Amino acid sequence: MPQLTSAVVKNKARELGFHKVGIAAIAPHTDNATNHLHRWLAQGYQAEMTWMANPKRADIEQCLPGVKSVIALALNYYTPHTHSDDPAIAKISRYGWGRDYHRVVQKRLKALALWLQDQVPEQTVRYYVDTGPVQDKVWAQRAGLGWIAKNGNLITRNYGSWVFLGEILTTLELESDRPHTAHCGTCTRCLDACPTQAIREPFVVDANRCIAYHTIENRAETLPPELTLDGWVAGCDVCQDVCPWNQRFAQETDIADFQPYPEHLAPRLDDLAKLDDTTWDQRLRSSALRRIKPQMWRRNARANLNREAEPGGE
Ligand code: B12
Ligand code: SF4
Ligand code: SF4
Repeated sequence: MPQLTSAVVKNKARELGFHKVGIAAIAPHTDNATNHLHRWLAQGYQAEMTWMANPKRADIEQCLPGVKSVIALALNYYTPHTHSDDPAIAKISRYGWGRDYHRVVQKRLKALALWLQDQVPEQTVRYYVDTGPVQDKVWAQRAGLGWIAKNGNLITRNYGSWVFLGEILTTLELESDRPHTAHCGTCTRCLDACPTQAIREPFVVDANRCIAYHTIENRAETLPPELTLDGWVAGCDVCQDVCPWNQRFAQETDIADFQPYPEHLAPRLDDLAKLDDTTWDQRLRSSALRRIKPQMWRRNARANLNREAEPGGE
């Protein structure tokens, strides 16, 4: 197969607007990622996300037979807006403030994949941004973008953890980068700050307890009455907000699509508790938060209001 150097690929990725790019070879890796995934699943920490047990997730060869390299990519999404402390105001996590990251990252991944294919037509490429059974953070760490931290997020030295991750799998052999080393040290701020003790031990997030899981993925009619919500209605940023790396390294994104939709910054809980389908459709155009259906928005807002009225009860 004709050669393409890693340096040329990385230059192209940066030209397309990616903030970070690195390359991982397929095997062997000593990070125990597959064991960690199986242990997490065995403990039932995936809650109702049964798709997390897809065996392809533990074997990238099943996603693309003959895969030789993974080009890992990241986009910074941080903007310097803050959440309100007013208990009447709902909190929406940063990842959902702007345009749907799947679309924004995918557009660039597609452009890079087409370019790669054009350079070396004999290769096969496939790309993902949380759109298939691939462990995005694991490949990002292996490609040197950052480290999987105790709060379960991948932290980069340039932007903290406020980055979305995607990757291109290719049958092309590319020179790889070294995996990133871990830099949490003795810090435990995220474990201590999590309002629901969802980080059961360093690096291990139990979705059954995580506010992000319940507000975004849980489809039940009501939320568990014992779940603390602290105003969150769509995701949760607490374990990232308290992280000293984020406080030091966050920098505003240059991607206009990630600027918040104005109505996502300080919505009122009592408005969201009666959000109708038409307003939902208008407010959430091209937003990742369409995953949260209108009745879930109402449920999440009401659960917050009920907890305020009667702590511990719904
Ligand atoms: C399932 C999932 C969730 C679930 C479960 C969370 C989780 N940590 O798994 C829920 C719905 C709760 C969730 C929430 C969020 N998510 Co999410 N989620 C995913 C998804 C689809 C899979 C993650 C996964 O593989 N989990 C399985 C477990 C086993 O893996 P893990 O927790 O990463 O554990 C790794 C390490 O911690 C380590 N490990 C595990 N156990 C142990 C034990 C020891 C002793 C050691 C040393 C290590 C270790 O090994 C594991 C890797 O094999 C990815 C997209 C993707 N396809 O990868 C996005 C993804 C991880 N999510 C993302 C985001 C943004 C979020 C939220 C921040 C959104 C929000 N603001 O509300 C929160 C953060 C919650 C948190 N603290 O993790 C981003 C993270 C970007 C980044 N910088 O890291 C991703 C990568 C999507 C993307 N492509 O950008 N998410
Ligand atoms: S997202 Fe919120 S609830 Fe989930 S682990 Fe982090 S701090 Fe805890
Ligand atoms: S708060 Fe501390 S322990 Fe948690 S992810 Fe950040 S550096 Fe690591």
